[in-house]
Amino acid sequence: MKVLVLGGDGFCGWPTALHLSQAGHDITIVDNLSRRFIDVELEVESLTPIQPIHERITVWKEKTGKQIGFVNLDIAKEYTRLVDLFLDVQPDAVVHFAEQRAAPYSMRDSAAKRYTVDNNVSGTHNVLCAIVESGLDIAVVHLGTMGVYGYGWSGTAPIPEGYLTVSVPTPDGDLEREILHPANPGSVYHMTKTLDQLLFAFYAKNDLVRITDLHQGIVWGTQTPETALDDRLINRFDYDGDYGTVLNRFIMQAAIGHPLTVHGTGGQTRAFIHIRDTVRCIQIALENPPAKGDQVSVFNQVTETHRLKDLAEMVSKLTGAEIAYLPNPRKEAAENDLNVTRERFLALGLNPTTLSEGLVEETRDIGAKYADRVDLSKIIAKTVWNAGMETSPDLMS
Ligand code: NAD
Ligand code: USQ
Repeated sequence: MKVLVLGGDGFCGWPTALHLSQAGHDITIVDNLSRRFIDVELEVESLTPIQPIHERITVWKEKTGKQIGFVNLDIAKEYTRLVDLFLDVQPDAVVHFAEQRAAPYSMRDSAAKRYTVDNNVSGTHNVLCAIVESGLDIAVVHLGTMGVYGYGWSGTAPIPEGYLTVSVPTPDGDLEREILHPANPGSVYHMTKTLDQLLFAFYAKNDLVRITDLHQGIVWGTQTPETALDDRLINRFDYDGDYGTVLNRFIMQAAIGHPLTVHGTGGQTRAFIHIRDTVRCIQIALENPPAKGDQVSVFNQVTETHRLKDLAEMVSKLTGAEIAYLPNPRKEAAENDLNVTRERFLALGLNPTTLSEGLVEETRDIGAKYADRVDLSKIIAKTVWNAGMETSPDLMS
């Protein structure tokens, strides 16, 4: 298959591009490198020393003989170039990772909120509109998020894969209807993913675009078999208070002797997936697209759920790290249940990689290897959801 990987220089996009290339697909990465510029803005770098995109692609060719293309293009702003690219490459599918993906970054200030909405919503709409304008039958696989469902809305009832069957009372009796699960975003970033869902529903209905939306949990780990082939192919590892995600942060904190930064009581339950399964799920979704005229195909891309407190205790037990319970900088439920339906990938053959001591240790080794690259002042999350919320001081200054 000919595939454009939008956002293919990022944390999920780079290992996916390599995995799909290794599997024999013809890959072109499209990325405006905005994530690298945000690192400059935040004065922080990936824990792992990632190489420039052209170096990455050259090393991949050297190691495997496989060619990956690269186009520097802003999908939110360069609409005409995007249409021309579709007409030129004639891809069978696009995998769409190209959004501003950090909830804390999206809550920093008005500029970051507006950038996140403009970038994510315009980018997604441009992709859909350009597919229709090109007249080509390009399937879309989009990386959405578990956060569109919110936490605790339906108590212990399982979260379905996208759609909920409801009963609508009418004078003539109850009508049964299938609706998109109600959206309940917890940040401006998560809100953009709920807006994406409406764009997808419209273009699938009106223009018969074939769309798969993957509601992914928090990705952890860093390497895949392909990124581990050479140090110069290494994947990005975000550890800072805005972009670092919780489990990778805990493991990296343990590796450098920093207390584990639990927000609030740690009673929050979240869904997780290892980066190795992210790339496998995307391949499965690409190779099993919906038919023309089908509703948006939604998968919950999640392999397990954990309470944050339990994760911190597990990492602490393995490594001896202390746990610090900090004031929560976010506006979120202190405790929640999370019961996620995740049958569709299992039915298509996914063999889940779940949390194990071995995998935690592999990630900890990366933390230890690059410990001298850590800026301790970037670890504590300083972005608050509302003016007046408390933040914590640096713990190791
Ligand atoms: P990332 O920030 O590392 O990668 C996103 C890439 O998209 C970056 O390389 C960036 O430069 C590019 N990009 C952003 N806006 C663009 C634009 N307008 N034009 C072209 N390129 C653009 O993020 P990630 O962690 O790889 O996440 C990828 C996708 O997966 C996101 O949509 C995110 O919402 C989703 N997701 C991520 C996680 C996670 O834990 N990382 C979990 C669930 C869902
Ligand atoms: N948290 C801590 N300590 C930390 C960091 C985070 O306790 O040091 C807590 C947060 O308060 C939150 C939870 O951990 O309760 C998850 O935070 P996170 O930053 O790991 O994840 P989140 O903000 O939800 O976002 C990440 C990705 C995003 C993706 C989402 C999937 O950045 O792109 O969409 O995970 S999900 O959470 O399933 O919606």
